[in-house]
Amino acid sequence: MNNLNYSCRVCNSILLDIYEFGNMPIANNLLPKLNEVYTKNEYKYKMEIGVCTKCSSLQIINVPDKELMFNNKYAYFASQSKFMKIHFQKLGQNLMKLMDKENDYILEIGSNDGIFLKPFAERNYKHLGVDASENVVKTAKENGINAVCKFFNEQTSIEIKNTYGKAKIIVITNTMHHIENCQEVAKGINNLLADNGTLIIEDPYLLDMYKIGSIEQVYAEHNFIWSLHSYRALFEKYNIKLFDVEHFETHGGSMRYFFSKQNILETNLMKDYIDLEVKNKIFDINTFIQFKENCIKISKALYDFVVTKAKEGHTIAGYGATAKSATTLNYSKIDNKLISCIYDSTPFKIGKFTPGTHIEIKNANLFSKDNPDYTILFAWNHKDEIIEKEKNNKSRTIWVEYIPELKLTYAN
Ligand code: DWN
Ligand code: ZN
Repeated sequence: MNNLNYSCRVCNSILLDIYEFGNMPIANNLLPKLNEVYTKNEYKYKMEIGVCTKCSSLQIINVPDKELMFNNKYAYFASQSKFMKIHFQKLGQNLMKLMDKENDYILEIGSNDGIFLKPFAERNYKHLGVDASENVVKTAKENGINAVCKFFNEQTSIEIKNTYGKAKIIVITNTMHHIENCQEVAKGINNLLADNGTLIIEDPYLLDMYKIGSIEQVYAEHNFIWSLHSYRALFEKYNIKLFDVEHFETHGGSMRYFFSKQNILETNLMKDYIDLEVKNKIFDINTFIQFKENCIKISKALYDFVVTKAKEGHTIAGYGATAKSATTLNYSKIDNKLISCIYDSTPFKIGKFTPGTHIEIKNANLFSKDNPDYTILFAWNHKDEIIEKEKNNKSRTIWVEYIPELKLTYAN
């Protein structure tokens, strides 16, 4: 821990305590090959986390340059999960009801491969997707989405407003926490959101992360982990008010937030979560200290398990080359000497190597043939979808879950 003076990027208060999690690679920066050219110069940054005891915001302190994280080699394609497709389709159906098809348009910030906007494009709703990574924008366009490749900030909001006017609905899922300068985004949203418009944000929820005790949601992309209190602290400065929330189990526990420029009455559910956050002491640094101790316990348990099984001569693999696992693997020092490979269905990831730990990523189609003795479920948030799929493929392995604690499940 060090207590150099850092100020909170949400509310500008001094961050009292900073916790170090060691040198980390960028979570989605997969290595195309395993040779000196890539391994020797592999970019790493010191992952330090600060917790604001005024607004509860958890944030990474020295965030790597955004171009290093979001570029033409971005590894995550959201449409790889059928479950997430349905999850976002349901949201889309509800929002279409709020739109006048002739006059309104919907803006998505962080539109990735078009997983959310596709139904809007198919039904000819006016829409615009903005994403900073060229390769996913290209895929979105191939999916018929009206998408542009830009970092979203106040300047981008001015350009969009000049072309499209103000948006009736702005949606930001699993992206707001990617953006270091959250003030710029709030200014841009204030500039673009119609006076009778609705802003919807969804991302991993601070209370859930504290509950499962996993540091996994923090990595160089997730520069913030938000709560109702920290989002309210950010947007109130721009007269954008939180009035409702909805909780989901996606990504280990996510919160969906509803904002408006109107004085809409706060729902009881929102008030309940505000109380729950206070009751769970999210402003108390000891809550974070306890969380950190739990993270250490989880990673030590996983490390000891893998080392023991490797010593016994068992084959150990992983399933889901998730960005999240980059934190656990590098923090726990579990690398390609201990894990033979990680299976994944994402064409862009297959054949590449995990950042920092250099584990080969293999096509998930090979999993049922290879049948490793133990398989660590790194895509634990997609457990049901993956175990069901592999059950149908007659895979025989022992699934290893490590959050919130070690748990073994025989596949068949
Ligand atoms: O916030 C973010 C979330 C939304 O997605 C991004 N910053 C980055 C990314 O995080 P992640 O990589 O941890 O997300 P997922 O959704 O947990 O990744 C699942 C991985 O598992 C993907 O690489 C696809 C793979 N997968 C698979 O191989 N077979 C997933 C499913 C469902 C499957 O059946
Ligand atoms: Zn703060």
